[in-house]
Amino acid sequence: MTKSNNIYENMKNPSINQSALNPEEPSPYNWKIEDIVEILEGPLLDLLSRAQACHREFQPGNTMQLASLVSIKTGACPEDCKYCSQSAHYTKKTGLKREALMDVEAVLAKAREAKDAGATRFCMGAAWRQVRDGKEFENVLEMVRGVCALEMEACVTLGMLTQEQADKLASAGLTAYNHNLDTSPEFYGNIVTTRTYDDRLKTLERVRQAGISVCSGGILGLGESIYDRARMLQELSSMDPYPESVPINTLVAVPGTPLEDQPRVDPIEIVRVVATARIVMPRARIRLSAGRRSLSDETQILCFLAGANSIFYGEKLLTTDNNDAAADRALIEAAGLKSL
Ligand code: SAM
Ligand code: DTB
Ligand code: SF4
Repeated sequence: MTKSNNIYENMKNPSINQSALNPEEPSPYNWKIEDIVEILEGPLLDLLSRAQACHREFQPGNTMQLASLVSIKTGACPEDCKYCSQSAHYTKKTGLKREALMDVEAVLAKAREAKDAGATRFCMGAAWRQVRDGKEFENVLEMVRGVCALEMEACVTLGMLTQEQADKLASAGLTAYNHNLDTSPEFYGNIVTTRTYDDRLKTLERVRQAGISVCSGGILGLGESIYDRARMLQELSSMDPYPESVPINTLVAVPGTPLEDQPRVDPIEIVRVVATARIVMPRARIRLSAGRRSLSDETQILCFLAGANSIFYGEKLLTTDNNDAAADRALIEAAGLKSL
């Protein structure tokens, strides 16, 4: 087959050496930082048009995946992520009540509820620095098996993993593991000091090695620059392969956390990041995640146009409120989308 000048067509043919693409065009798996910054900052309508073309080429049209979330173990986390309500470092100020690991049956009841409400993916989050072997992990494996038995996609986010633990999650049938890079490697130390960017990347490699699909994205509104946003997208897109699912969160400024007074992100900036993520990771599912509550219907629709094709669905995220489920269903219907 001859090489096309269209980089997206080339991507459909894995036999083509990506690095041998027209040097005028950025290689899809090796985006240069200046090219990502240029895309991110370019004229908005050009950006939207390019992202939409990419979206139509690589994603099933007019669909929206509904993912529901539950916090299976809440609070008292030893990590110091400055945005997080669940860090033990800020409990005195946030007043968040810690909760032990939920019972397997209670979690599965929530999963059934989510399925009945129309969700197809169920994500379980635990405020752990890392997984410890033992009864609690065995219970999480049981939850994963239970969610799979409901014929839902099962996703967990449990902190750092060993290879053995990742393999066990894979054997239990886990669809995806969520572990966000959050921001650029350069800015990361301003947000978290109790682990390194490299620790994050290592866990993601283990997840990949176990054959579990990767869910990894970030947060906007931490005080990062445009360059940091572009660097985060560069890090994600240069994983080989890049994540199947990319959550784009916007900071929910939780009172009592060090970032409680961060200024609100301009909604158009969110649209820009979604569009750029769609362009640099055309096959990924882009999830418009935390922070959606403060977006108008119109901004959300712009995000869908820019390439977002999944949302968190249900009244709660982990510890904060999410959009009203009926309002989400109405929005999806108004946009003529089919929920998956
Ligand atoms: N402890 C696990 C970890 O850090 O990977 C899993 C749970 S953690 C809450 C999952 C992700 O949620 C974080 O990486 C971050 O991107 C996002 N997140 C947490 N708190 C947030 C907030 N206040 N606003 C926006 N996103 C947030
Ligand atoms: C992700 O990227 N966002 C979700 C999920 N993965 C686990 C969590 C959002 C948390 C928002 C703040 C809260 O509710 O505590
Ligand atoms: Fe703990 Fe995860 Fe919150 Fe960080 S983001 S404090 S690791 S629960």
